Amino acid sequence: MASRLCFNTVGFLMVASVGLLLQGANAGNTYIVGDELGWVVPPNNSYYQEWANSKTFQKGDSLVFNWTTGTHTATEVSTKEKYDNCTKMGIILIDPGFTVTFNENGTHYFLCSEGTHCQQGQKMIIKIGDGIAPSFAAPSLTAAAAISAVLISTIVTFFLN
Ligand SMILES: [Cu+2]
Repeated sequence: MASRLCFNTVGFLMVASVGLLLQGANAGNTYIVGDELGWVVPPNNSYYQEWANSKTFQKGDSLVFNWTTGTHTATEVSTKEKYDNCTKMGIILIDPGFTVTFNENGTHYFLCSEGTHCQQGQKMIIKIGDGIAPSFAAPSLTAAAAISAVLISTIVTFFLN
């Protein structure tokens, strides 16, 4: 009875350790955009949005834009309006195999700026986490921390004098 209890405890600790390891390895997943199809003119207009909607992207995840045929770009535009209008100006990632890693939550608008590829559906909206970029809360917290630091240094200076 005692030895069985001991085994169970060891077994539990092993499972717990593996769980922690898996959690550590889960820091970022890499997704090939469009899977086997890659990043090309899709067979239908909603192809890439359906692909994106089938995933749950988190901070630390990466996207790889791959293509072996044709000329394409992975262009990131800044607004939904530019995305809807297939605006060709934006941050352009030209090389096939380009990897984008997302370090914050937020919403990203990607399209191909080549010819009419965007109009043909080579575009997608990627949501990282809740899709909402960090707000002004973080800077104000930093400011509060800076004020505390100033107060602390003032107190320290006072005592040193
Ligand atoms: Cu294209």
